[in-house]
Amino acid sequence: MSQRAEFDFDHDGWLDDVVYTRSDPWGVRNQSTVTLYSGRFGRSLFDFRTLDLYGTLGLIGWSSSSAGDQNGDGIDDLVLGDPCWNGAGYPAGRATLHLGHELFIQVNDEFYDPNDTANIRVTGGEPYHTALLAAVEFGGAPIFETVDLAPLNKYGELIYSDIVPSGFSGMTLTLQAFALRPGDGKLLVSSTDQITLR
Ligand SMILES: [Ca+2]
Ligand SMILES: [Ca+2]
Repeated sequence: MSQRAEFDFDHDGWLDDVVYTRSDPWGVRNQSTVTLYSGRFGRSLFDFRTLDLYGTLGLIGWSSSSAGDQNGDGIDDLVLGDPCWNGAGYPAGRATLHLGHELFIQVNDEFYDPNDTANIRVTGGEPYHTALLAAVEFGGAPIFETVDLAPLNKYGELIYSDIVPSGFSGMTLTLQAFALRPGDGKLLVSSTDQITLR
């Protein structure tokens, strides 16, 4: 299911798409995913987390709509609807608000064991421009440590991959990405994402 969205979630001047996918629809673990596709590149910008909706019908993203600009940063925001939240069935449901960004960061999982591979994806901004991927918090304490500094590819994407070290069990690492936009030199800042080490 693809819905032509009437919003520009990454603020690049192109309208973007939201694609809802329901996986394992009749299995034990009903899940749905919602993916934001760049209208400019035709590639995914951001996957709203795969939602483990055991016990519910898992229909988040069944409907999506522009939420206007709820936080006043000039970037369109998105509202996703779930008509069957918490298994309550129709007509119970909920809507969740997701803020638009000019730069997105996403890790492939929330929890990692030692020697797992963590893939960190930065999308948005302008192709070929350098992005800085940084750890901004470690175990609740603020830090700023560069994880990677590399150009975004022709799709405006940077993928960083590394093996999770041992010895940090229970720690949480918060990651954030930054980039300078060519032309006006504006600093683009992503939302944050977290890795928890087990
Ligand atoms: Ca866009
Ligand atoms: Ca906004």
